[in-house]
Amino acid sequence: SPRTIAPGAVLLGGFALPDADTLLAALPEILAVAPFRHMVTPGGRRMSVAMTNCGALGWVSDRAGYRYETVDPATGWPWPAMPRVLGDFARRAAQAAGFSGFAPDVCLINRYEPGNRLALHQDRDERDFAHPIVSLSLGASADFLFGGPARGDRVEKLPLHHGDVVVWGGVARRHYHGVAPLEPGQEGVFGQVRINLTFRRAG
Ligand code: MD5
Ligand code: FE
Repeated sequence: SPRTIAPGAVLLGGFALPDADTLLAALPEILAVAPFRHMVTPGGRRMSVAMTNCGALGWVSDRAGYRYETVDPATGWPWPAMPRVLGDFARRAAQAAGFSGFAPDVCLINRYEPGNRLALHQDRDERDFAHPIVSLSLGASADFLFGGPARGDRVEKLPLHHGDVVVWGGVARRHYHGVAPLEPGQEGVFGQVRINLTFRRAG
């Protein structure tokens, strides 16, 4: 059942469990065209989390900055299309959280291995922050960290498990957030790996 964890942020615990196998089955064809890679921050640091995208646009980072691109810089090919099962799932999740008509044009796929983390940041490369972000967690569990509108605001820990969905809308859409280092030794549906699918409307 939907649980509001902060203004604008809705946790749908286990929402994806009935669809997890179908959603995961859509990944190999994406990864065959757009493999996971470690992007580099504008400051020159290699990100520990491996990333790729599907959809009309994909999020990229390199020495030139953060942005969305229609073409995968690693291959020169367009990002693979977003499989219908993924887009439909994101729309249903947003609807369940009270956001009707969500039509994502990006699915950013994040792969966490033990020790990998995502530093505190805001998602602000999208054109219109009125659209929510739908985040789907699969595999190993992680402690999600969510803060407030300022970097120095206190951060809360939210454990996210296989099948959990969080819909970030309203004021939460602009809040600082990150992921704590992935704990080793987990035995998830794919071992120690966590996969996060983040659906956005960026263009
Ligand atoms: C993750 N990924 O678990 C998270 C899920 C990213 C990222 O943060 O940028 O790839 S998305 C969580 C999110 C999105 C937008 C706003 C907020 C959280 N928030 O205000 O807390 O790999
Ligand atoms: Fe983010």
